[in-house]
Amino acid sequence: MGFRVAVAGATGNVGREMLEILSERNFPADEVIALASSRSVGKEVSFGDGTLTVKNLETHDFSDTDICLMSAGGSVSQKWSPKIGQQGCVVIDNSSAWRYNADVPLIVPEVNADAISEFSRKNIIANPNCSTAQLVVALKPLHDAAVIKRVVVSTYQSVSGSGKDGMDELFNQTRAVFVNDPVEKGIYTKRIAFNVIPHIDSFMEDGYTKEEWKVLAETKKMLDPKIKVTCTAVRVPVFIGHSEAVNLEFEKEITAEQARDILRDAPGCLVVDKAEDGGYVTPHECAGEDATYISRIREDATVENGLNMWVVSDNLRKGAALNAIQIAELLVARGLIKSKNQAA
Ligand code: 2RA
Repeated sequence: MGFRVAVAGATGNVGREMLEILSERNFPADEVIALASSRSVGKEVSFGDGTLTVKNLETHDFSDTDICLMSAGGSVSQKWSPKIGQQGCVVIDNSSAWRYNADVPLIVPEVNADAISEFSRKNIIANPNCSTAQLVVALKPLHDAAVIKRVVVSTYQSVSGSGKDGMDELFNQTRAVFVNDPVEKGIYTKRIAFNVIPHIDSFMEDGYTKEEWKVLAETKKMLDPKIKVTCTAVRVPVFIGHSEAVNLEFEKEITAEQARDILRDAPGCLVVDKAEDGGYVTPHECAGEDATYISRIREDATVENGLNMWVVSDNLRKGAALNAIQIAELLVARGLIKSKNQAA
């Protein structure tokens, strides 16, 4: 018997992607339930060749649900994930609410799959921030080979990271510019059309933003607390796909060719790297794909054992929905979860 899987936040960008990928990957579900706030009850969302009618997250009985893919925001997760976990339903949460909790494993299956065994403490597993997920997929094989000492990363994050509102704002502002209408600002503090904004999430006392801190904290939690990480997170006028310029310093020597060979064989990675026109991946080409693409691999002679690379991935897929479903697949593959239907 298969699993009963709920998608909470089913009407959002990531929730819709979760439904798409559950169907694409034939996840062993007997039933998939679309959940959202009372405002969305009754709406239809696509699933496979059909649709699901959205039900109310707050009134759903999770006692017969096996897995809840949660993408309903941090405050909803803070309130509901413990209650859902206490009903014996494993929550895989895409918000930042539980990522830094010592009792909650933060998982990218290609990076730290073994840490998933800790999930039973709260029945909650955290999905990383989208910009961290693609980064650690690329860092893990290189760290295993030559031990990363320091990471300097600049991110170029698409507006879909801000949800539908971000995408609508880019579209409307771009159209306004072309027809010479006044450009109205909305969720972003500055115009995003034909512009870039070095500000994602809120500012912290040290002048960094929470988005930049998340990359540091999550890389250390999943990969190695000894790695030094510094990040500049930038919003760019791209609809889907986050890009990252990454500078690395290693303990051991590693050439660009060695790094290319290692990444070519690494899980979740796809190397597209030729020093010629078009010999690299751009966000436009990664949208809808599962891979973490790595391009522009080259040595950095300004430091000892230095390397530069360009990392691109679909932030709604590997950055969120796909990783969450791969975590669910890992639970099943390792026999860490049984269907309540079977138990009955
Ligand atoms: C963003 N990483 O891109 C954040 C949340 N998805 O806005």
